[in-house]
Amino acid sequence: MSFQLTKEQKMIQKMAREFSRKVLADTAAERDKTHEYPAENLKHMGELGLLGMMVSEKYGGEGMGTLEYSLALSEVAYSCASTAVIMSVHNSICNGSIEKFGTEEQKEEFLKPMAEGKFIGAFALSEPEAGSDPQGMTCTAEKDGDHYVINGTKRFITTGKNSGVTILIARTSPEGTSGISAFLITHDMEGFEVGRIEDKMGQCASDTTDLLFDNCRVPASRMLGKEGDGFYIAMSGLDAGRIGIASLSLGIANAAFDESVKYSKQRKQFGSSITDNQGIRWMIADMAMEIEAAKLLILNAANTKDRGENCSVQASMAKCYASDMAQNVTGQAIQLHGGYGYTKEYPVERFYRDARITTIYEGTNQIQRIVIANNILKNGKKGKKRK
Ligand code: COS
Repeated sequence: MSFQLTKEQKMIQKMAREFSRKVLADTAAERDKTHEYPAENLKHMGELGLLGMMVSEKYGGEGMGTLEYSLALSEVAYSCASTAVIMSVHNSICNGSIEKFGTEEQKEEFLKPMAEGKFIGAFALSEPEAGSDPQGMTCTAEKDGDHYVINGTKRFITTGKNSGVTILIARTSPEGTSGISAFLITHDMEGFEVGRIEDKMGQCASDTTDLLFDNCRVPASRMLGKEGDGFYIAMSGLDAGRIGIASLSLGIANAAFDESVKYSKQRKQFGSSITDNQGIRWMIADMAMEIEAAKLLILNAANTKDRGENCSVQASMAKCYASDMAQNVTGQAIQLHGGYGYTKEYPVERFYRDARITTIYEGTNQIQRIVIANNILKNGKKGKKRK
């Protein structure tokens, strides 16, 4: 086993790092204030190949693995978590699901332009009364000739307003998981509109919206996979998505850590640098240890996925640990900055707010623990073989 990145992986990391520090960093605080969607930056990311990283070259992507993608995503999150979450949902769940389950026509129509960054994908699973329990969804898709008629509301949809295509998960029949199907929805469809836009604590430049469906007629050709595949598509998409959120969490924590080291070296109290205090040194050591542990869990999850194995346990472990870690590390970063850390003069308060959602979205950390325990108890740590 090697912990050494290949030359190519280092190049990808460097490219994403340069883009992130040169293009995203200076404007992230302003975007946090104005909530402005980073449309221009996403265009630039499309040109760099960051929006089709794992899509095969046949469909205009880079044909890379989850590991390379994770490295790049962490670098983007280092400077702007809002941009990173858009990148994560787009690449991990949307591109991944369309490539795996889409027809050739759907790949031509959606995957190719998505891989080139011409438009961004969204994923609509949660509802006002169905978050942790997606089987409790009430959004329905009723067959009517060669169309499905969609009714219901989706909630907390990342890029709900600014997406070019949304993977909608809806109920086609009352039977448990086999009654759930997936559809590709575009904003031009009659009976589909964007509802309220959330005013959030962090990741403010990424829009999080309700999606409203009122007798929205969707051609049957827009079904992703077969009728009844929707729960499987959503769950396998979330496995990939959780590696993305873990990588994003790592990026925020790395930024908070670097700011903390820089600040604590400069800050003088009692006549010398605060790093002369053992209490500060221990905080820095603990932050560094937690970051390193999260990184290794993420690399392991990405590697498991890239080997084509069931990665549910590893993805949930990485997401759960890395997001808890990011919440803790960003909190410690504020503590290290003292009163200054609580002001907007320093970026750590933004990192703290941006990190807070990572333990909640794409499955709360309580759900991640359920996924880990259920899989281990049913199938052992490796999990059962999946299609
Ligand atoms: N990949 C593929 N299939 C999966 C899967 C995965 N990761 N996880 C479960 N499945 C399949 C199972 O194999 C099972 O299929 P069979 O019935 O054919 O065996 C089916 O889905 C049901 O699985 P399970 O019984 O584990 O489902 P539960 O309803 O008990 O729910 C949890 C499992 C709670 C883990 C799931 O509902 C979940 O992840 N909830 C959180 C959802 C979430 O992340 N919401 C946030 C919104 S998205 S931003």
